Amino acid sequence: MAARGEASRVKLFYFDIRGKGAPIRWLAAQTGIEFEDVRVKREEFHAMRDKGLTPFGQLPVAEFYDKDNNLLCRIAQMRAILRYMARSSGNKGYSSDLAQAAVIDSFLDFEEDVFNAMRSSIFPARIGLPEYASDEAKEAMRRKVAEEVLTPKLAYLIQALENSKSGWIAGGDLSIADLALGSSLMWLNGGVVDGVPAGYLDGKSPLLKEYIARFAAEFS
Ligand SMILES: N[C@@H](CCC(=O)N[C@@H](CS)C(=O)NCC(=O)O)C(=O)O
Repeated sequence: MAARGEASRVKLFYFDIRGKGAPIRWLAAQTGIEFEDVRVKREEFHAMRDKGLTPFGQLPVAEFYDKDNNLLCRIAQMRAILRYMARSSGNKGYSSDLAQAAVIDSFLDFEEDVFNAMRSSIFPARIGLPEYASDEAKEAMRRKVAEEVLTPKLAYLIQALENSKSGWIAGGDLSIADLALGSSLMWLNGGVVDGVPAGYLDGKSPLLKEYIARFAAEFS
């Protein structure tokens, strides 16, 4: 019998980019949950926001439906969406063991810490900071963030990979933490962020390089 609130179908609203949609789309493929992937254009996003359909004014947003097609909830926040999808799919990508689920959560939350400064450096106005005075200033800030914030945080991820017997970040099976981390690491390593060259992460550790390559091979 389905647990109370268990979803049978998910409808994702996100832009036609990887971004915060990729881990959700990848999880959908892993779980086999019925999944509708709505790729939203900028003006459609604004219309959704104006109609109050984006709980916190941003995407991704996902609608969850039960087996009788009743809307269970419409929620924002990539991590909340990932957890709910996983928990509705027999904990695929998560764990029914509360301790292991907590370890997965901790890495999922740490993904935010690892990439927060870099994301903020791309959209400074979103967090109330001034735009860059020049392209040089922008690239100098990116390099500073990469060296002073990202690199020490990556060291914790590399340590976790070294400690992991399975090769996945939380030590067990492939989890939603891996999907979020893999997607962000691929993004940062892909040469799309000014001031961070393609392959920037490859020299950090062979294990990290192999971890990123695994996502590129399996999930691109
Ligand atoms: N904490 C949120 C952040 C969501 C977010 O940053 N969404 C961006 C796209 S990746 C967005 O909607 N940008 C459009 C805007 O803010 O106008 C999450 O993890 O889902």
